[in-house]
Amino acid sequence: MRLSRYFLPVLKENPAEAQIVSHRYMLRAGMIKQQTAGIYSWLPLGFKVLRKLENIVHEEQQRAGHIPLLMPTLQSADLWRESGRYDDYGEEMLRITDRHGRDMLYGPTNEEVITDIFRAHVSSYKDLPLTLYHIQWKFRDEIRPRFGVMRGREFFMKDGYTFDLTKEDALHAYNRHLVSYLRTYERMGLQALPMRADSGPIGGDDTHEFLVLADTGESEVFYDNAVTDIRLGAREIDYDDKPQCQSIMEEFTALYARTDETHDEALFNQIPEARRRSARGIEVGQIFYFGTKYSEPMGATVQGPDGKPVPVHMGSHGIGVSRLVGAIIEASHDDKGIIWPEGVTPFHCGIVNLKQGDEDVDAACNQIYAALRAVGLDPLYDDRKERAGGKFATMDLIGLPWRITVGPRGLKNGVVELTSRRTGESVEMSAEEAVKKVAEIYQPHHEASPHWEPMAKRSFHTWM
Ligand code: 5CA
Repeated sequence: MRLSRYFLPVLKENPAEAQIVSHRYMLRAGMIKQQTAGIYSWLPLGFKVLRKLENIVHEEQQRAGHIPLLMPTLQSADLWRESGRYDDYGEEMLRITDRHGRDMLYGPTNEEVITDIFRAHVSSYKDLPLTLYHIQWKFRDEIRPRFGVMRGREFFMKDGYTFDLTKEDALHAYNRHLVSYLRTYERMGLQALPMRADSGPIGGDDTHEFLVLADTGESEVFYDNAVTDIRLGAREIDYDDKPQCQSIMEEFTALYARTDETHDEALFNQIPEARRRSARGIEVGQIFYFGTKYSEPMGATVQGPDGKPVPVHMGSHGIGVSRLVGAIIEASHDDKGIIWPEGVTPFHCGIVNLKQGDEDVDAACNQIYAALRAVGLDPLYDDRKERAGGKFATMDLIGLPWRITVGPRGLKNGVVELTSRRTGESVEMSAEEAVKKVAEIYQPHHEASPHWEPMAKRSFHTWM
C-alpha cells in the first residue's frame, strides 16, 4: 500500500475522551471511530489488525479440530425462554421487537442457538465429540462502556461450543481449548495467564479466564509469580492426545492464579511471600464447562451406546477478538505509539522516502516496495510529499515493527537504513540486504516470531 492512496486519518492531538493508552493510540492512529457509546467503526488500519487476529484464531481453532460456522447476530427470544435465561440475563441484553410484535434480541452469546442447531441435527453418540465455533459480533448493553474497544457494547467474539457424551470427554474438550488458547495468544505476541474465575451468567463450576497483565486492566488478580515463567513455545501438540492436553492444562493451572471473585486469602498466603502478586489484568478469553445446563432444558439428547437418550455434556469457550486489539497495544507500546508484534502487525514493514520527487530515491523505494511484495510481504510505503519528521512520527505512531528509510545521502553510499520499532536501533545496509533481512524476520520459526507463517503458506488463507 502506498500511503498517498490509503485512508489513514491520524490525529495530531490526544483525544480528550481516551483515558487509557490503547484507546488513545487507536484513535490517533486512525484505527477506529466511535459511532455512538461503545459502538465503533473499524477504519482500514484497525480493520486490518482485527482481521489478522481473526485469522490467527481461525487457524488455531481449526488446528485443534474445531469446526467453523456462522450464526446470526439476531436471535429469537423464544429460544432463551426455553433455557430460562431470557428473564435472568437482565439489562445487558438488547431486546428488540420486530414488526409482527415478536420478541428478538441481539445475541450477547450463543449457547441457545448452538444447542438448537445441535438438537435439530445430531441424534447419536457416534457423532460426538463435536466442537462448533464462530467469530461474530455480539452485543451487551454494558452500563459503562469505556476504554474504546476494551469494553464495548458491540464487540467481536470467538465463541466455541463443545458437545460430548461424558463429563470426561467434555473436560478433554475444555483442556483442548485451554491449550489452543495459549497457542493463540502466544502467536499474537501476548502472555495471557489462565486463572480460576467465576462463571457468571454462562454457568457451571469449571471455568478459567485468560488474563493479560496490565495496569489498565479491569480485573483484579492474584497469582504466584512463577506462573509468568511458563510458556507453551513451539512444542508439538496432538489435540487428540488426552493425557498431553491434560498435563499442559495442569502445568499452566497448578500454581495459584485467581481473579478476585474466586480469590482465597488463606491459599494465597501459602505462596512464598516473594512470589505473591496482586495486579490488574485484561480478560481476553474465558472457557467454561457447564455439563447439561442447556442440553437438559432444551432437549439436546443423543442416543447413547445402550440405546437410551442422554443429554450431552457441553462447554463454551470465548475469545474477545476486538478487545485483544486494545490488549496488545496495552502490552506493547511506548510514548511514541504502538509497537505491533510481528504476528499481528497491519503491515510488515514501512518504507520512508526522505526526498519524494528525487528520481533515484523514488526508484529505490519503488524497488524495495516491489521486492517486499514479491516475497509475500505487505509493506506500507510513505510516498507523500511531507517532511521527514512527520513521516517518522506517523510510522512510530502506527507501530510497524520494521522500517526501511531511503534518502539521497545514503543512496550515494549504496545504503538504506533498517530500523527496529521496538529497540529503535538502525542499521545501514544495501537495499537488497534490507529486504532479505525483513523477509527472514517473517519466515516461519524465526525466533522473533515462533509461530508466524508467511501469508503464501497459510492453509486457511480464505479468512484473510
Ligand atoms: N459464551 C461464553 C464463552 S463463548 C462467553 O460469552 N464468555 S464471556 O462472557 O467470557 O465472553 C468471552 C470474551 O469476550 C471475554 O473473555 C472478553 O474477552 C470478551 N468480552 C466480553 N464482554 C466484552 C465487551 N463488553 N467488550 C469487549 N469484549 C468483551
